[in-house]
Amino acid sequence: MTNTVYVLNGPNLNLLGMREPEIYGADTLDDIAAMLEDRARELGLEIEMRQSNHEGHLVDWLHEAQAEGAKAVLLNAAAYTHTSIALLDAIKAIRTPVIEVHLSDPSTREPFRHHSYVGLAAAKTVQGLGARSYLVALEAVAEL
Ligand code: CA2
Repeated sequence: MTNTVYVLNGPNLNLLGMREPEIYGADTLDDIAAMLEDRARELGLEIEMRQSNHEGHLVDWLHEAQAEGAKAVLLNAAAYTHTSIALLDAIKAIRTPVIEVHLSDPSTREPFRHHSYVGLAAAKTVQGLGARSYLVALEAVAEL
């Protein structure tokens, strides 16, 4: 196993920091990547940060994380969280632990965000802390 943590981000998260800061905060995905890299260095971990608007890319990257011997995956599947049986199956198909991450707290938002397919197979969920959700999830990986 390597010390690499894949951080996979789903649809529209490339727009982070540009719209809806009252929900998702002012940090961009690059800001979050920089924060994670700083903390990862202290924890002796490496970050592989990716974003895609395409469900299949996220499935392929989950498989890749396992094939490359990643220590864990932090997954913010964005809207696919609430729709994707393909992502649920991919998480179940790999042995690499997956931690579900959300900036907002979907359980306090619209009812269609209350169900998470990702959460059915994730080792843990960290949500509602803004960009800090990613940092708390990374700290949980260091304890795996
Ligand atoms: O809170 C989260 O991290 C979410 O995964 C974000 C998703 C949402 O569908 C989930 O329910 C909760 C949406 C990401 C959209 O990102 C945007 C960023 C900037 C402007 C608009 C959307």
